[in-house]
Amino acid sequence: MTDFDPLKDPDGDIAVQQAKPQLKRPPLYKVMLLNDDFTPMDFVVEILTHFFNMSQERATHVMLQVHTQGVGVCGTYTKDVAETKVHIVNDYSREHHHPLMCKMEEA
Ligand code: TYC
Repeated sequence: MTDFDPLKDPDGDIAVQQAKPQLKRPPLYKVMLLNDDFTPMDFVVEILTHFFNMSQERATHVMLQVHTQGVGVCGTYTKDVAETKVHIVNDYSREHHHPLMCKMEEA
């Protein structure tokens, strides 16, 4: 009996399929601030300098972008880091009785 073995070619060699690369880059997430009518501008700038390591100038620029356009990106991070940033910013804002909202979405 002649058994057909698809792993072998007519020369009797074993056909080898190239392994797919196993490593994928982790997905990245944008951390964003939303505008509201009540949070003071200075507080938003403080958030951006303190939790997102922005210069005063950059923080002011991003704050004004959120103020005029409704939303702005604070930074892009891996999932764990983005989740932590969102939590600490929202907790800090609540502690200071401001309605500022921070959220994340896949980049
Ligand atoms: N719109 C706010 C004000 O006029 C300022 C503000 C900016 C609030 C950015 C939230 O994410 C924000 N005081």
